[in-house]
Amino acid sequence: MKNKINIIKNVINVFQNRNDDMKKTIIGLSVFMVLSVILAACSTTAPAASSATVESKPGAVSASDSANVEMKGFAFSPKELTVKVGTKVTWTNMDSAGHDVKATDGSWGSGTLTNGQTFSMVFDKEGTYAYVCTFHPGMTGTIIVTK
Ligand SMILES: [Cu+2]
Repeated sequence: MKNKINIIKNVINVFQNRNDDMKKTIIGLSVFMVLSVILAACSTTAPAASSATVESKPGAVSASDSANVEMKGFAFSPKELTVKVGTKVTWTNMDSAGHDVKATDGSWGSGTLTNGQTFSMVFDKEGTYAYVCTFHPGMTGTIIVTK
């Protein structure tokens, strides 16, 4: 009988200890949450700096690293375009007829573009990239990518 009472006392002690541990955990979590809110408030005070960091990443395309080619009158304009590595080139079909952009070596291409549709490609490597419209074989162009 005494043993049973001792066991019950022990169980009660365990629960009381757990409650103490829970209190510590809750206090710890509260401190953590308050610190998190403070840190979050600090980090949102400089949004301009963080977006500038994204744009300065190597290989990232910024507004100055883009160029356009029009598909107009069954011709690419400009027919030959020189850009720096990392430039995003966008083709826009200005004709009512469908056109496409296809590398002459077949390694990249757009699929059919109807009037007003665009196709963009980032040129990450130096080189001369010849392409053609597969619907109109006389419609050719070249992108020259330099350092
Ligand atoms: Cu075409």
